[in-house]
Amino acid sequence: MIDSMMRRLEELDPEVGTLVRAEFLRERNGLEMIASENVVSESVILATGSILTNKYAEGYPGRRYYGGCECVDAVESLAIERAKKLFGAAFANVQPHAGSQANVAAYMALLKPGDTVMGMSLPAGGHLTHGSPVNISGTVFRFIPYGLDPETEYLDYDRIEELAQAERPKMIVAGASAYPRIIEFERLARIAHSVGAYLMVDMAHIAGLVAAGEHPSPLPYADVVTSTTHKTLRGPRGGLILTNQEEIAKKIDKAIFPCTQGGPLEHVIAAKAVCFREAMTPEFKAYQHAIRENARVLAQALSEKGFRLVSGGTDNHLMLLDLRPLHVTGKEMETRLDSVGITVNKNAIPNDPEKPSVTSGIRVGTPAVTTRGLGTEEMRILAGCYFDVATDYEGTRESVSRTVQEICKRFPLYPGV
Ligand code: DSN
Repeated sequence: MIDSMMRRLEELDPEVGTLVRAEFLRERNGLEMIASENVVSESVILATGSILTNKYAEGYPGRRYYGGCECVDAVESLAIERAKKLFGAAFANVQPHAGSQANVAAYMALLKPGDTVMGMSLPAGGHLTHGSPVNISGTVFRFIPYGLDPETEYLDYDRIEELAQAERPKMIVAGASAYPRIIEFERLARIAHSVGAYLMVDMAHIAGLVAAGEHPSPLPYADVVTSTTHKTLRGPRGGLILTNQEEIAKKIDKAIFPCTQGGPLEHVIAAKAVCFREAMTPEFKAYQHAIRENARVLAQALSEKGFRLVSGGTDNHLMLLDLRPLHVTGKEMETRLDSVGITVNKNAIPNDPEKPSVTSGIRVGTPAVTTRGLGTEEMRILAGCYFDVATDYEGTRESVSRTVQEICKRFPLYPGV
């Protein structure tokens, strides 16, 4: 199916078709280890590429501003019901175009401009939309950043509590882009509620782990939960908002439409529905377990090779490598790995002496390679590749490239194509 779609596009629009084919080959002939990326099923691709893209449907199922919405009403209602069941939530809004839009809507629903909010700082592993001064969140609201215990490099919950008592925020935002440890949502909720603040959890990175019970769920504790659907959850690119509180639910709906978005992307919502169904299967549960097991083994093997792991290891799907002991920067390591067919991203480590465009670290994740079928044996081989590339790039790049190609052939991306 994927091949016939690509062939047809190559016939109809050779320029775009050729580029899509080139990206397919890039993905197939390389190992994707960017922690926030994944490889979706054929069903997700079919739904995303469906004619539902034709339909305008501003509003919500049964309450639209356009006629002819009976089919997309049913699709969106199905996605909502599946999301609620998957995460054990009383309410779901499946319209956010992405995680950033989900977060902005949650802020607009519960805050006023100028309100004080606490969020994990970007250099500590947080996300741009959790109050970075260059993001709308950090310009409209007064964000106070929190971070890690300098010794353990785990979240510093005592300091978060002190800050909350001193600053009396309206909201505490939890969630991260580069934090390899379990986040204690129950504790954060206690801190937030003790000062009368909402707890918002952005579980984008770990949504698949949460769905499968591989990470504690924020739903019992958080007032509102936002997510993307395309990271560990392995669905289409998009966003999601959940809550168990009726009053907040009403505000969330208004904050998405009409406050921050217009017409929903019903083709993507159909693909979200497909993804939620897939995430309820025993295979998905086993897949999420394998992601963590691969991450654990890779982290241990890298550590044995001399890489320093921020916080000493990982509990989830990603790890943050401090490359300073091996005398290579994040930027250089990203480039070297790219050249041998492994894709990662340079990433600041806590208190990074390098600038953000260089960094002393890389972030490595196992969701996409686990989808492809790689297991713990391949993780040990890959740790060796990382070490060779870091310590003797010129001397080993050809042999490492061959190893990567051999793994790519053994675990083909979309095997039928
Ligand atoms: N850009 C995403 C990531 O890579 O973690 C977060 O939105």
